[in-house]
Amino acid sequence: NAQSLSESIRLNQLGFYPNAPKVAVVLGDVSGPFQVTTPDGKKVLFSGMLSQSRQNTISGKTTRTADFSAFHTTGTFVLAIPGLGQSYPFAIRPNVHRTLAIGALKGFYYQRASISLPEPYAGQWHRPAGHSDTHVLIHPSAASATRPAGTTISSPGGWYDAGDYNKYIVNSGITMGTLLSLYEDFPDFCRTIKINIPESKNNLPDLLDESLWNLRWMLTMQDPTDGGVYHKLTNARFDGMIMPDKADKDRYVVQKSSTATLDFAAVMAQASRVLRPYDRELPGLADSCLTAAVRAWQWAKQNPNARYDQNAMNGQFDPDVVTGGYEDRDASDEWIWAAMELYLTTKDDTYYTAVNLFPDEKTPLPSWPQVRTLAYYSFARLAKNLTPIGQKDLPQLTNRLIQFANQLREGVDKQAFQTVMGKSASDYIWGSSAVAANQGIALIQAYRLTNDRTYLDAALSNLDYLLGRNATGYSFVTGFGSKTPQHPHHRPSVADGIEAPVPGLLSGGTNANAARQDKCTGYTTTVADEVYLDDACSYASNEIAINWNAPLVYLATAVEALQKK
Ligand code: 9MR
Repeated sequence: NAQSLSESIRLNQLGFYPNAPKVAVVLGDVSGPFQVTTPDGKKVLFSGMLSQSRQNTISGKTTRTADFSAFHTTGTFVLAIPGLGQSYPFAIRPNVHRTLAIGALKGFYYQRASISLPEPYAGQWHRPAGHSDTHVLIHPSAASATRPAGTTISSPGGWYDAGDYNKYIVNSGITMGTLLSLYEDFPDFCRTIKINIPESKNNLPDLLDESLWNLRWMLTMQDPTDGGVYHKLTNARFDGMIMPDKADKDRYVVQKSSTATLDFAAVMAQASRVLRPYDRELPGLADSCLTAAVRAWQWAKQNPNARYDQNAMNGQFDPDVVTGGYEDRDASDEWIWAAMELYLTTKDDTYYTAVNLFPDEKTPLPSWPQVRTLAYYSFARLAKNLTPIGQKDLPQLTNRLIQFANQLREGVDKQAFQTVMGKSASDYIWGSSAVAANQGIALIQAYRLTNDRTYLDAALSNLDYLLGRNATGYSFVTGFGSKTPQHPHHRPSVADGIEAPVPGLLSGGTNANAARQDKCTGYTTTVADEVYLDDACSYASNEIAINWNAPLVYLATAVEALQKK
């Protein structure tokens, strides 16, 4: 019969595919049998033995696994361990992550700036428009002859970056690249994902419609006189924990930077080829994107050392700007990404030869300051469209992607949580949930190249991580799972007076250094894989951000598209 809930049983709180691995992890010194039962505990449908114990290499704690992959029945179940208790309920069914794929993409809609979110689309989270951004001041750091300090430009739309209300080009770059790549990798499947937004009835897939909300904003961030792109559109200091329509602080665009301009060039080049088939619905847009990309590239060539350095800026200009920096000293990866997207869209070899595609032996995991591997993904995806010069490098490039996935996959079976995520304590950084999701994407790329299912299963292990099979016991996506973040650092979720946070948003998650970084009180552990606090003060472990949601959308959608039928 139904036992009490045991939080020591960690599993994907949404559930499992009938024909994919099914693993739960049990903490503590418990051994012997486990059972899969109906939620009321009355019917035992499958039983097995817990594995031998493993030691968590980070915490030293003991875990065992309950592997019920051999159980294929669809339905809703719990995992029960006699004497210990039972897990949260979970489903076994095809399409078990489909609602997540939809919900995580819908999360972007909730991040829209400059527009109201009416109830038919936003449900109980409907809200008035905020941050019109039609009169954005040119910050003195961005002043030019044609746009002197204190004059204004119009730069509406786009997504709020995160729990704050500013809009940052660098972070928009990787976010857009990830979403557009999802569409390029799985166009047919993406067309089936409907998220109920105002544009849902038009001819474009909702994924592209939602992405256009940010793309059109990005276009306004380019100075038409020289092609350079402002690093960000921001308040001088962060808004308080208020709703968007209550925010009335001045907004600025700040200094143009090489990284922002190159990320912009990459996104616009990719968008141009993605939108080209929709020329009838979006007259001229694909052309405009390509023109914008080329002009940005040219500006970057003329301004190769335009580093955004907020500390150096402050004191020099009025007002000081203290919002998110997205500072990055090394633009070599942004050069590669921009060059390759331009090459792939135009087939013009001069972009190809402008950079060294392989400056070292690495295949770095994508993150906002490190976008080189996004170029590799695009290159592999468009392998059939390369010019001879690109063809020549293709074998080395695919080999690198596969080697990288091999490293990620290696040794997962020895891990306490049987996930790719967390093999090294250094995975637990600010925004570690995106580390997990991006590792998943890297594994999906290898699966696409090889058709070797073990890569797909490894990618799935990280989705399991994000949805509860981890050392915190949380599913890190608001509204998806039984134990989910209730107090994300997210201004609308804090200020809207609604109990449930805005759904479909990925918390940054476990961060070994969070306590030092956000000085929030309440952390109860210093063990690297456990440091997470579901409190709005914990912006270093519990904020949400578009560059974290995008790889979640990718991973959930790709796993759905590729599941064994
Ligand atoms: O995601 C960013 C993380 O890699 C940095 O360590 C951190 C501190 O600089 O900033 C994070 O980005 C934040 C940005 O600066 C402002 N908006 C919220 C972002 C997520 O916390």
